Amino acid sequence: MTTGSAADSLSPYRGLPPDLTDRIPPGQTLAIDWPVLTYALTPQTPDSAWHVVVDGMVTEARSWSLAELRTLPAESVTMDIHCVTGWSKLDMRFYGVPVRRLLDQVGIPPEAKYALIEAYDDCSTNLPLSHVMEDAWLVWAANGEPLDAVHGGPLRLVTRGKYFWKSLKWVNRISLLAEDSPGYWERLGYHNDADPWREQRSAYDEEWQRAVVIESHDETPTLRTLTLGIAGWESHNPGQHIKIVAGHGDSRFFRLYSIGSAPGTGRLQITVDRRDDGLVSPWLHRLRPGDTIDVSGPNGTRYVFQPGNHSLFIGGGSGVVPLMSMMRSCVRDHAGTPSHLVVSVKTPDDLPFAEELTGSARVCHTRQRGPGDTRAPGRLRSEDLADLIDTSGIAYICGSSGFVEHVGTLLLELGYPPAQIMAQRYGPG
Ligand SMILES: Nc1nc2c(c(=O)[nH]1)N[C@H]1C(S)=C(S)[C@@H](COP(=O)(O)O)O[C@H]1N2
Ligand SMILES: [Mo]
Repeated sequence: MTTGSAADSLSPYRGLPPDLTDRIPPGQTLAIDWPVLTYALTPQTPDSAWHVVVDGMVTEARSWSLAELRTLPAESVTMDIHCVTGWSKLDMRFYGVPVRRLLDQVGIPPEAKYALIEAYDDCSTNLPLSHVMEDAWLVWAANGEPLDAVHGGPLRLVTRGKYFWKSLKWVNRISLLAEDSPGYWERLGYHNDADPWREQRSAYDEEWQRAVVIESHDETPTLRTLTLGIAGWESHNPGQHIKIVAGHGDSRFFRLYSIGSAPGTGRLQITVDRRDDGLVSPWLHRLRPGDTIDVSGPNGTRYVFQPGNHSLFIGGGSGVVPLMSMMRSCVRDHAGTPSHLVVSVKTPDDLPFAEELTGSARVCHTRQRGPGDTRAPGRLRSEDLADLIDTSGIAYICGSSGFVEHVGTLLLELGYPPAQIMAQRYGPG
């Protein structure tokens, strides 16, 4: 099987009326659910303490409480959203106030040209002031429902015509500036302008490399590990991911996969969760030794292993993959770093890397007791983690968004400072 012929059977437009296909920018596919993309944990600020400040280059800075914002004339706005990781959703309906209404009240000198927008989770993004004036809303409802906390509730920005990272969740500050100042994502190397129709994903040209499948095997009924060989591959940091491309031309799709292998082995392993309704993961499962795929990376600067600290790794399902890279590197290269790995899987059959993890990791089952399990099945509980805690260390969580939020809350209750909890969520396959 060759990459090209397999990818020809993939279409981002599957099931979509033809008149909607021109609404999907290049390299994007439609998501069925609404994925959650958050670089850390959902902030815990209570609504009563919430405020939004407009300051910087203004005649008079001002602050609004949530209640005050809701008294401003609000409107409904419908837009398509496009996340740079490759998913889009059409006709999302938001409800809130145009940011212009706030700006009108602070007085804007002509020198103000840019806005830096900041959030309660310390994330930020920048936009030209002209774009904010015409095309940005502070919203508290989506598709007729109050905005979920994971999607930025009680208050987020939405802005049209830009990749969705510019739609900052949990907004608490808008500073007007004379000079442009990159936000969190833009400092990481995301494109400053972020137009999805021009594929302004990265500020840098992406380098694609040809990878050969060296070996592949099933880990579980749905997870399959691929070992890739890439000529001249430089090593990765444990926790980083690669981007893979399937298809070509108008039918290209990108997916991000965490690297599971330890660095410096000359082997690069990813583990793919097959989603039967997915486009890319069934195709990756069909690859055999000798087949090739195009990859770029390694990427990721935040969710990487920090040796020398007590390390608690907690993975849900295939979320254990980047933690495998961290743990393998920890055991091999940083023997002095105390570490524990906790894995939550539905049933004993769903445990990947079973040979390596049995005995060395704490395996917790959510649906079905394993042989010799004394623990009642169920999602992770405080007592599953309590004896492994060192609140001066770092906890690394990876799994679905629901898993990450749940375990994050447990760790905060167990005394971990928020800055020492590293979270990575799995997007849709
Ligand atoms: N405060 C904050 N805003 C954020 C993010 C974040 O991590 N923190 N992620 C961004 C990214 S990359 C995307 S794609 C969208 C995702 O919004 P959603 O989780 O509601 O889909 O929010 C953007 N705004
Ligand atoms: Mo995103």
